[in-house]
Amino acid sequence: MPKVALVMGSESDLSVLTPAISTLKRFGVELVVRVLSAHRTPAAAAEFAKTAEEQGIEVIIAAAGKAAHLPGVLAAYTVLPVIGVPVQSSALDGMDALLSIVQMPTGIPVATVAINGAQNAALLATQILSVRYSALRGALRGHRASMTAQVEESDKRVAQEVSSIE
Ligand code: RP5
Repeated sequence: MPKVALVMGSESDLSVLTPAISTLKRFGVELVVRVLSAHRTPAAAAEFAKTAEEQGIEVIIAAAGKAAHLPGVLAAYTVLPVIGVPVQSSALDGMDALLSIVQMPTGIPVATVAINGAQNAALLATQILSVRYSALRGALRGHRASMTAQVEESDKRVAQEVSSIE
């Protein structure tokens, strides 16, 4: 079974990550969810990343706000792919977290999604896993098809609403 770790810097990040959790569960991905802080529990964060492969984890999603060094620190201790989610939890509206995550120095990449873009992090993790687990490719195509159907319905609904406007 494919396995993803979802790591957040603080329990206060959890609400932002709920869409990622439900998306991964919907795709049948096994989840390890941890609260680990790069500055409050640095040893535990390092230990987690060092042993992630042994734990059977294949992709790590790491979410953090403010200075947001958690994804980069985890990435430094593992060669597993790390996807960073900048969390909007500061007076700077998440721009601080976005820049901290996206501007990783050369050599230790962190794939970065939008501020609070947890669902895209889950989808990207699933796409990475789908290279190995071909059933996920079908599930991802199904997900895209349902988005297409939703937009087509919206298109018809809006056309109807517009035609009734005088
Ligand atoms: C970061 O600081 C966390 O990821 C969180 O987004 C932010 C605030 O954390 P708390 O003070 O709410 O624990 O480390």
